[in-house]
Amino acid sequence: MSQTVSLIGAPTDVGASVRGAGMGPDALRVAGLAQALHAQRFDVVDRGNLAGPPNPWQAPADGVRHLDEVVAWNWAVYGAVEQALAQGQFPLLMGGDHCLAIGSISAVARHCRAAGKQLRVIWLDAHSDVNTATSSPTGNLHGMPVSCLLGHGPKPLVGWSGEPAAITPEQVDFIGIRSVDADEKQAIRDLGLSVYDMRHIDEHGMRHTMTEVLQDVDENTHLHVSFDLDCLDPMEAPGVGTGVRGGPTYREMQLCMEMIADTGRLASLDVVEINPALDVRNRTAELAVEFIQSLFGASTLAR
Ligand code: B3U
Ligand code: MN
Ligand code: MN
Repeated sequence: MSQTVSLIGAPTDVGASVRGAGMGPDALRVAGLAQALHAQRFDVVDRGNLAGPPNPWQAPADGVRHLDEVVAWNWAVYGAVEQALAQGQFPLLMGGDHCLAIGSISAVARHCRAAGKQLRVIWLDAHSDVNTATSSPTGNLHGMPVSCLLGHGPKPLVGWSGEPAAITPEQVDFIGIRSVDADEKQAIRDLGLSVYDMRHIDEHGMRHTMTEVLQDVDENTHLHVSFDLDCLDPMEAPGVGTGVRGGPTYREMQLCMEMIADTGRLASLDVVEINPALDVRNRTAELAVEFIQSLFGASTLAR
């Protein structure tokens, strides 16, 4: 029996500074995500789009913007991901901005604990997303999901997995990082986070980097990939709100995805920060679909 992939749309940009990521789910649909997975012999259920509050477009209060709206969207995501996992399906969250990883990974963490699985998170991003209300230069919650998951975010966004922290620092690896705020650098050191920044990838190559990241993945591992499309170089993926020069190339990212697929342990996925308003003919969503195909095991010579 082939696995069923559950597509969960969360059309919002409440956690971002630039409007447009709310159109990400439809951009992925238009780019043929369901058809692509179907061609790889997966069953695909598109659960449609979740509902949530509109973006009020307000200034930060106490260091965060739109806290209530971000909580509401993440609860919806949490519920949908939890339901997909309970039904034995593979949850594929189509964001939306990256604040939605709070709900998604909290649900995954709770599921892993109940199932006795070891959760590992691979965070593909230009940014480290480990700001807090006090450190953030913007107040945007898409720059804070990792802190929330580690138990250091604003109270209403912490503890959803049933534990004070959904994940510990050892459970997450960051790849492609090249934009880290001053206080985030300190947090990365204090928490001992594993950050494979662009310099690491330049010096050691993607193959060696991924070998390091994946070395202790075993048959009891649940791998979650949180894929922020701004991880890629903006020359490849122009449709993102906060692009940063100097990211991985198409080839490097393909190898990263293929090596993750080879473990056979990928069990949940976020695809976030696609901004169709800034894209060129849906290229970034089409690129995302190609990378998702690789994550699900497509390779040039595979049947
Ligand atoms: N570190 C900055 C910028 C940022 C983080 N994540 C994104 N942008 N997408 C911040 O606002 O926290
Ligand atoms: Mn991000
Ligand atoms: Mn980012």
